[in-house]
Amino acid sequence: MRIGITCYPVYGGSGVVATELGQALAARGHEIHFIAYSLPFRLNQVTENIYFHEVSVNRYPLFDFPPYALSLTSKMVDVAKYEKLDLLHVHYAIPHATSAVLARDILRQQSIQIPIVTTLHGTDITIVGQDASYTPVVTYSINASDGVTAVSNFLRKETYDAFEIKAPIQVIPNFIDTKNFYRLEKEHFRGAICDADQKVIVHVSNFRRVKNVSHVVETFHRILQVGVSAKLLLVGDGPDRSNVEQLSRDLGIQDNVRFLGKQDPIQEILSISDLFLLTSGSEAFGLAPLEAMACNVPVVCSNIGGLPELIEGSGAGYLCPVGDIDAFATSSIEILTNRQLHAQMSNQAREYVVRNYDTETIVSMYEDYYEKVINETLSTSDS
Ligand code: GMT
Repeated sequence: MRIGITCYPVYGGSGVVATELGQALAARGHEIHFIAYSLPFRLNQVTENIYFHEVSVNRYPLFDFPPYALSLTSKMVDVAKYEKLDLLHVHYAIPHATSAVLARDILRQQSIQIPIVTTLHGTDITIVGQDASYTPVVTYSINASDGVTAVSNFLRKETYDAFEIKAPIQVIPNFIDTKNFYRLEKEHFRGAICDADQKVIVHVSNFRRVKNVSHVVETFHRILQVGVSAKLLLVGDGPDRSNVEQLSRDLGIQDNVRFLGKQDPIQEILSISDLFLLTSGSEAFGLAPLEAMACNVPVVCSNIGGLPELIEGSGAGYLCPVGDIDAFATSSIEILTNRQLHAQMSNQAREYVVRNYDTETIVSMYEDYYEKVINETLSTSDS
């Protein structure tokens, strides 16, 4: 198949999923055309059947707000037409689904049929999409897509609850290439980060408000208070970073907290970690804990959104109520201080991910879904 993929190319889960999906599909022989405003940050491997088409936005003086969605639409039309795409797959509804619907309708006027698949990732539904300034257009674009997927059962339900959606939604979870993403031998690196007797706790996010990163720092403070010697590694960057830096200074634990900024790949950091903490107030799936689990890192996460679907039954860690710092600290301390429990969770985490979320399994789900959508579109256009 010739597939166009649009995503946010910056640091973030939906871009990672889109890029890894494109790379996995290319490895299976499909021709992949990424359409975005810059090269997706994980698109670090050039292969013969991956192409990149940059969307450039015309900054005319009249435009206080340059209409990116329209430039994207025009680029989609161009790529679909000249590269003879079979399907366009857009990640994150706003504005990608809307641009894709418009591009498909423009192409229809030129007698070119191209089905579009929209993947809902999280805040496009749970937060941003529910803002009145976006709701009607998000609803329209989801209903007008030829196929819609969501990354968890939670997100599927939330979409039906929050919007007037008639379109069927297929759940296809996040995935990871477990053959290449696993715990590496990094004792030397670990030695540079912490003392031999110290535990390493890690958090990875885009430091947006929804991630509650201050709760990670407060949990870590409690862990230190009971005498567990540890370092906290904070990976990523975003609007809440300076507040979190200030909080660690206010709590007097700044020497034990390291801000590593945006790091990719994070496999090396996860490989020296003993525990992954995620305190989000909303999380559609939880790609970051999935990556941690693939590297044998036990997890303590909020009991919300799609996280129970990932963690319950895995034996990889614990779920805690959002904002309950006591619960986060108690669960973390139990895992960090019980060697046997830690080893057991570590092994179970990796095994569970290999069994349920490996690229091979999930990418086949996308391929089957594409074929279904293409066949349905062809049969409706024939009749
Ligand atoms: O919604 C976001 O915060 C952004 C989004 C992204 O584009 O990075 O993340 C979401 O998509 C990931 C990949 O499907 C999921 O693993 C994350 O759980 C989800 N984030 C939230 O729902 C907060």
